[in-house]
Amino acid sequence: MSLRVLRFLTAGESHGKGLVAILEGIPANLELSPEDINRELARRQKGYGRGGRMKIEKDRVDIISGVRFGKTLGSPIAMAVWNRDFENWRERMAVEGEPPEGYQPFIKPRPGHADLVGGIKYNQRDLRNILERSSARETAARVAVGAVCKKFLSEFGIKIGSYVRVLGGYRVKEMPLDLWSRHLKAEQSEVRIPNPLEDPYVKTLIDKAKEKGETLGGIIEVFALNVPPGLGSHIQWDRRLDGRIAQAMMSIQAIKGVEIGSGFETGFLPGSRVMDEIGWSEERGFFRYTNRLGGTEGGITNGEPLVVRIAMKPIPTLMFPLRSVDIETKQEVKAMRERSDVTAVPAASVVAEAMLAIVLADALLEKLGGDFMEEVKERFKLYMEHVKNF
Ligand code: EPS
Repeated sequence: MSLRVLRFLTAGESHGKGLVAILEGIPANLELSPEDINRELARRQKGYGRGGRMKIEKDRVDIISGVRFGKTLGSPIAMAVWNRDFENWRERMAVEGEPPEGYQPFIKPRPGHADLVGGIKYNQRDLRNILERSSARETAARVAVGAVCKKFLSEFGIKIGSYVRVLGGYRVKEMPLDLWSRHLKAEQSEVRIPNPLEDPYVKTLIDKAKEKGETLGGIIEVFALNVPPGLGSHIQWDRRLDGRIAQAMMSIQAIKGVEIGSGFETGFLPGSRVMDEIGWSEERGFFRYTNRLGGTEGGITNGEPLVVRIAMKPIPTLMFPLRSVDIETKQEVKAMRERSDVTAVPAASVVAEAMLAIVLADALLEKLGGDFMEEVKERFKLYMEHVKNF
């Protein structure tokens, strides 16, 4: 587990009653409203290329505990996001009784999904018992947790954003914009790209993929600004912040690669074109002339923007199904098809922001300690003075 101070768990099946999350460790007296969370939930639901499900759901948080009169109590924050689609699945997802008449178990596993391996591992012959939990619907709960962490970080001026760099093999044109402007542009784009003029082209790619029964992956950049130096530590493997970020990112459904800063590119370049030279000025204190290493050195943040890129594979539910095997007859069949998305790269971008927020909130609390916001803020002020005077 990569978290050191915060703890959170999610529960819930994709077509069950709902998703729940419990987040523990957020200090008392943080101002928090359902709207802070609902805003993020709505962002995750956007994105061209999603299937019919997003028309059914309108994700809203139900805060069950941990907040009173608009402020956190320091107690666990329990949150639920109820599934509207549960109405259509009530019988098939019932807690008691037997499957309804005519119910067909899911026996044709999709390559690339958890269906088969999960079925073997948990001894389930109806693979729906696996897919319901492996579904990326679970990310709604993570985004709720991430929204609370974002709110906490915002009290220290830390901002998190993201945008899509590649979708369906198309590399979006590099924009001569700072990171936050790219994020703001992406907020206006239906595919979360920093150049909305290219939206029509990317949407055509998605339409074409849909016609062919294909799905599309991509590459996302997620970043954090105003991160103080000194989060994470070089002294032990599991305290390195880059490792903690990588684990959090890889835990997102369908993510197959993570890099920080220039990442894999650093393996192709000489040292002089990889390291970030150090400067100092009265106004900025220590700074780096470049940010090729993406804001960490020795597993510790260095005060530059934290820049993380992740690769998402295409969604495994193909309408042009691949070869599979019926787990009962052992005959070759085409994998199961069911309603799904053509791409969820824009949504994953919002999920990646949530995961980065969770790791950073945890690392900041690890650095500062404190049980209530006034205490944490006082310690932050003192620490930032130390940084300035070093
Ligand atoms: C998903 C399949 C689709 C997606 C779902 C993830 O759901 P359904 O089977 O109900 O059509 O829409 O994502 C969400 C529901 C969501 O909220 O992101 C899958 O199999 O992973």
